[in-house]
Amino acid sequence: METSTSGGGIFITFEGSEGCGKSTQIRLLAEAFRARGREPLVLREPGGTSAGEVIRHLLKHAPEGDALTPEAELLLFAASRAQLVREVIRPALASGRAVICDRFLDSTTVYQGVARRIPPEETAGINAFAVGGCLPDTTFLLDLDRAAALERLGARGEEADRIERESEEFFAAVRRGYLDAAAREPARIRVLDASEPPDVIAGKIVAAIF
Ligand code: Z5A
Repeated sequence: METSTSGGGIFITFEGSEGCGKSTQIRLLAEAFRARGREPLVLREPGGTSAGEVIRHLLKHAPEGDALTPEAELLLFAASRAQLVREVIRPALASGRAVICDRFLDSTTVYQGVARRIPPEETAGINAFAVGGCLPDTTFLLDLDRAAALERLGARGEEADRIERESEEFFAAVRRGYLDAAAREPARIRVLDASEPPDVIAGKIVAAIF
């Protein structure tokens, strides 16, 4: 599958609620690319550029982030993405690289649009402006119920960041929002059962990509 809308490479994104296993699957997919003689570019959102990493800190950990309104939060995620697309993703795709990104515009659609209740047309407009036509070829949605995600995150033992401290209602809206997004775009967004063992999920991803 070598079909990026933005150049000669391929653009793959991973989505899902926290703890669903995105980082794990991205690592395994990157290994699969390397086994085939290609070094993929692995990125995460928010972040991936100098400006994006400052925005990431503000959104997740800085005390100044506590007072952010949903609208300001959305624009900060969009700003990080706009920079990442133009500084890193587009040039990489144009040079034929595979780009794998941990979260992209679907996270904004779901977390800020659905869970923070910003009207979908406004979220979609800002998303479109931020990415400037640079859209993923394929998105893997790792679907996991909240209880299983909490168990995994508890085992990791890290302190919760600002968004991770949100309510159970918020995370129920996130899961529902993702499944709705996948139903709207079945050709791009593939839903995978994230409760399966990592190697089983990885096998399905590899089969879809190569
Ligand atoms: N956000 C937003 O609101 N709007 C936006 O536009 C964007 C983001 C782009 C970024 O958090 C936060 O920003 C996120 C959404 C918001 N907040 N929340 N909530 P982040 O980048 O710090 O983290 P994350 O994206 O939420 O993911 P994570 O916590 O790093 O989890 P993960 O990468 O999906 O999972 P993992 O680290 O691969 O796995 C978690 C644990 O489970 C780990 O111990 C694994 O060994 C284990 N694991 C993995 N797979 C399995 C399977 N299959 N079985 C059993 N155990 C497993």
